[in-house]
Amino acid sequence: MIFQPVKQMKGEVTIPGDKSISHRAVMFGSLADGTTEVTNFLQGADCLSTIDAFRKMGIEIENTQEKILIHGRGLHGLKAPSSILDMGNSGTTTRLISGILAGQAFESTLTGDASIQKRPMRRIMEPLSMMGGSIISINGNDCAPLRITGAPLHGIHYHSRVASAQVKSAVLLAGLYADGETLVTEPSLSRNHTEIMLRCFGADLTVENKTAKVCPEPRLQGQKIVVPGDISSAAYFIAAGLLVPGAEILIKNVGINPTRDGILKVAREMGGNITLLNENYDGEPTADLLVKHSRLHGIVIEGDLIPTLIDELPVINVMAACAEGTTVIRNAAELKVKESNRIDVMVRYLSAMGCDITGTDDGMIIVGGRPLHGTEVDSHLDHRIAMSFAIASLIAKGETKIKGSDAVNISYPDFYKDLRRLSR
Ligand code: SPQ
Repeated sequence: MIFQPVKQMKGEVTIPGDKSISHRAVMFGSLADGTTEVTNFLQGADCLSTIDAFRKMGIEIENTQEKILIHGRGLHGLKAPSSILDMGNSGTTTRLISGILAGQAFESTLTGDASIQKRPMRRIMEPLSMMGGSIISINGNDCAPLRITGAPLHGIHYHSRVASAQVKSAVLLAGLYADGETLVTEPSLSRNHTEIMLRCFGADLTVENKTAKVCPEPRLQGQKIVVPGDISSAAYFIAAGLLVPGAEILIKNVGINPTRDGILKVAREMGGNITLLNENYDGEPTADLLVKHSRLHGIVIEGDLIPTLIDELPVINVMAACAEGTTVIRNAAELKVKESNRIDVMVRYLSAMGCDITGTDDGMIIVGGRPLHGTEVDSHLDHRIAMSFAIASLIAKGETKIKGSDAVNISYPDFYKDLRRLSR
């Protein structure tokens, strides 16, 4: 797809539902008794992979586009899948479902696309094995395809080396089937949607500092879930609003959970003009974001902030490329094991657009302020890369061609439609 620079960005956009929350709603609804109703569910390819996997395990799920109805069969109601479970491109589905499958009374095999088959699974295989789970990498490379043979599980206290919501959630979900309490301590707090939603379904789950504790064998009860807009998808319009001269964008109903709102903190610290309107703190907090064009300056982004904006770092790179001065990003080595190596890919193509950017072992250094020019970019089938370069193209000189632009279907199928509607 070919992109041209824009003269103006103005208007209102309603962001689709949060991907992390949509996945969890289907999973927990499947394990609950009764029906779970989900509105504003993200109809992206990743969340549809989650629906497909649970349907294959005997869960009836109605998807009317307007809402999803999950007819849960209780904690022990899943059936042995009729065929291999296909995770598509979704790391969240693969890792969280592994925690659930480890405690079932049947064997299952999971696989996914070329990207999923390269993403590290040792991080979940290790704690699940410590709990007594039997989970093997069929090709012996610690990646999918995985074979999981359900087994009796023991509660453990797992100290995770990475701040990862997927690792934390896999262990907590396995903990629902264990013979005692399961605790997970992480080095920095990662997104806490599992903790919030499992508690809302009726699990006995408590959190103290960076440790979450779950008790086994809860009786989960079907819920009504309204999924907030995904702040990770809103991030592209936040960047567009800040970077395009004269821009003003109202982004409606965005999730602002403090374990996800690092992009707001960083954008403001860089000098970004963002106003929160209609804040709502019932359950997962939400707000409308009014974003106005701003002169940005470079900052240091590191430490506990990183897990709260990990998926937004590619588009933050684009913001840093346009900011005055130097932006240093540290402690973000996790970027190397996402859908693509997001350090390498961002450094390669932002450099090709004229940006002064250097990759490091755990981040990047960007000396901002050089004008960007269009070039040919490959998304490496990574939705966040495609969307980040679509935003860079708005302020680059000349034409930008993005190969693999349809990767946006993973998390934001209408992204280009919304972008075009706001562009002048
Ligand atoms: O699901 P997937 O492919 O891992 O998606 C990504 C993304 O960019 O959308 C990461 F590539 O988001 C992850 C996120 O990085 C979603 C997620 C979750 O829902 O629990 C947690 C984060 O991953 P991790 O490895 O830090 O737990």
